Amino acid sequence: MSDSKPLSRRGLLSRSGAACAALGTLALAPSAQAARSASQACVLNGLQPVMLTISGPGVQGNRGKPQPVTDHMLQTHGYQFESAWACGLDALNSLEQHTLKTTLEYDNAEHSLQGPLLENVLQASGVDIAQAMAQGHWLTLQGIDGYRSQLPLAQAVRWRMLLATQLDGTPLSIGGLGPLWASFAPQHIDELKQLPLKQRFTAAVWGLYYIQISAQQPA
Ligand SMILES: Nc1nc2c(c(=O)[nH]1)N[C@H]1C(S)=C(S)[C@@H](COP(=O)(O)O)O[C@H]1N2
Ligand SMILES: [Mo]
Repeated sequence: MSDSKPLSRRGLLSRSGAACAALGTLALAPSAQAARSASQACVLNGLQPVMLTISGPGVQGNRGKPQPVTDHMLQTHGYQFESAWACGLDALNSLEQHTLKTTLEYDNAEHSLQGPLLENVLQASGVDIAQAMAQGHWLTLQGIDGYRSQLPLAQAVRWRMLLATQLDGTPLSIGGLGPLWASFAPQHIDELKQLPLKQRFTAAVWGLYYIQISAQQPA
């Protein structure tokens, strides 16, 4: 289910919980490739802008509730939380990178998308994925333009949803589809591959900046 009504929050990853190491230098080092895993802490060192915020059950927060000035868009979109996990691009780049190829509705041509798997990003925020799936948790994916999509966590995992940071090897941009694009390969997903191209990507939120985890299907 997807609609255009704003309603949620944002957050990010740090496997060890509240502690959020400044790992910017690590992620930039050539040797960081070898260290890529979901167990990286998040980047929140004040030097990088926050790219993604995640809140909800299981999230080990590294920041507090939305602030009137600094969280303007979160507030505009109606989100509230007591704590959340926020991270920069280095943290996302430090996670294992995956690539998918799919035909996009925008030009009917095949493209490659690269980035971390959503489930690994959620793990980095502290979430126990198996437990959250078993408990039937839901996700709200919120885009910067106010669009959002809501789906069960188990579905996002089954779809191998990617938080793409690159399209055909080039970083996604604000003003385009980025910096983060929740994407997947519909041709490999039973319930999507039969749909016309124009109806396959309603859950593919571009300009993603916030993920809200909910214990039940959001109202
Ligand atoms: N941020 C954002 N993501 C979005 C949308 C949108 O309006 N904003 N539209 C969704 C829908 S309904 C479809 S069909 C596809 C393509 O819509 P678009 O042309 O608005 O990108 O992107 C999806 N992701
Ligand atoms: Mo759409």
